[in-house]
Amino acid sequence: MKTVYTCFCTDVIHDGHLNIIKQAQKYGKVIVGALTDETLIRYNRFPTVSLEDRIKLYKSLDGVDEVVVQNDMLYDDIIKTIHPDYVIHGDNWKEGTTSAIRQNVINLLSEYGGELIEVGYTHNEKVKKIDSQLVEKLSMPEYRRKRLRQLIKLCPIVKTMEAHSGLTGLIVEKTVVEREGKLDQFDAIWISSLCDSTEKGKPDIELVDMTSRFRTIEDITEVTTKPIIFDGDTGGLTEHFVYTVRSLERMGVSAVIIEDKKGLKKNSLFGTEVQQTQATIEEMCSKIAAGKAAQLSDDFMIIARIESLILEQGMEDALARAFAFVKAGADGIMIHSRKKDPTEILEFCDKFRGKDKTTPIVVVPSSFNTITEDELAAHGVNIVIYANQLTRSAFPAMQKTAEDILRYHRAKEVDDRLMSIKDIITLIDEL
Ligand code: SPV
Ligand code: MG
Repeated sequence: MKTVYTCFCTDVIHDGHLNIIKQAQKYGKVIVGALTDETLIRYNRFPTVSLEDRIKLYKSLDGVDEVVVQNDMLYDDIIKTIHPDYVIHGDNWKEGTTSAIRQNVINLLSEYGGELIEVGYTHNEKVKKIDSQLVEKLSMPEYRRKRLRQLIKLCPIVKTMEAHSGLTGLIVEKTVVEREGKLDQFDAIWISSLCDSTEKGKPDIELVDMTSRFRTIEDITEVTTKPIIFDGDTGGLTEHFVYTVRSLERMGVSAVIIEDKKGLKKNSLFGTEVQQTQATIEEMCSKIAAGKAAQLSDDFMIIARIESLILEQGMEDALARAFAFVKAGADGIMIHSRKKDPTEILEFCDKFRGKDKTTPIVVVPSSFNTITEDELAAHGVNIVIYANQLTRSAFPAMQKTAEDILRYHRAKEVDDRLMSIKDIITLIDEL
């Protein structure tokens, strides 16, 4: 009997999947592959049910003879093991980033005369609604909040990108790239104080108040599902910080990062060029402890950011603070540096990991930007934050457009580098 293989990356079965099984049955024994969580989060979106439950779900379907786990996005291993006569897939993978995976399957099958069968993708209201319901579930505070902790367990390093509006949130949510046949996307969203302030034309000195910062969070949560890490600056007065923690939890934010500074906070990338005061270890510890005591959900994280390297207080001070902050209840440590060379960051990570194997480490490689995610992960870093690159790329583009329109007294000269009118009016999906 011939074998037919299909890979599912879904938590919910709809008419489209049933149709694939129905078509597959015509060719032989039907084997369904279940993608692992690690692969799903790169390929599609975060699963809402466990791999075990997905396997059970696929097994329960009429017409499915066997379910196997597919570990990798590319089919190499699975095709080598199963050697199916046919692979069956919806025709929706012909275009865009998934087309490389399709091509890889075609190449693999051609090595032994296997065949690819493509069935028309099922577009109907029911399928659309099921998809929207899944997205809705992922965006709910209860589900979204805990996802950062889940990602830290799942990923070698959690890739986090800055957003400061609904539109930039959508870019972080939806950008997927294909490289060497594999898809990749960001895991989480950083709401930067620098970019949130810059967007409002204000300096990054805790001038934009929490009500306004929360409004930015809402703009982003309305159109995204990925977990959010909020830049809480100094956290403000401890008496205020406890309320901030509760509000962030309620909104479904996964983590707040607070830095060990006090008084008038300035952006860390100024370093010692401006007057900045570091809080004492005791002051910071009591703020962390108060935040942890106020927290009501299990999943929310308070991450303590150490400014010792920025303020040139030395490695020993940075490490002493890190251990003290963890002891006070911090769920993670962010270590910052404004050096171009990552050496001091890596030294900190190695020394911290020497004594603490588990507390998540966060870094923001704006200055030390030559380091790769793999290198950071190898030194024990769990979360990397690209803190300001979207803002810094948008600003020069907008500025140049404004200058050229002034220069030429019309808009024709700038048009070639702009998104088309058609694309901008259709950019945002309507219900
Ligand atoms: C931010 O993005 O606002 C940060 C990171 O706090 S940094 O600008 O590098 O201080
Ligand atoms: Mg900041």
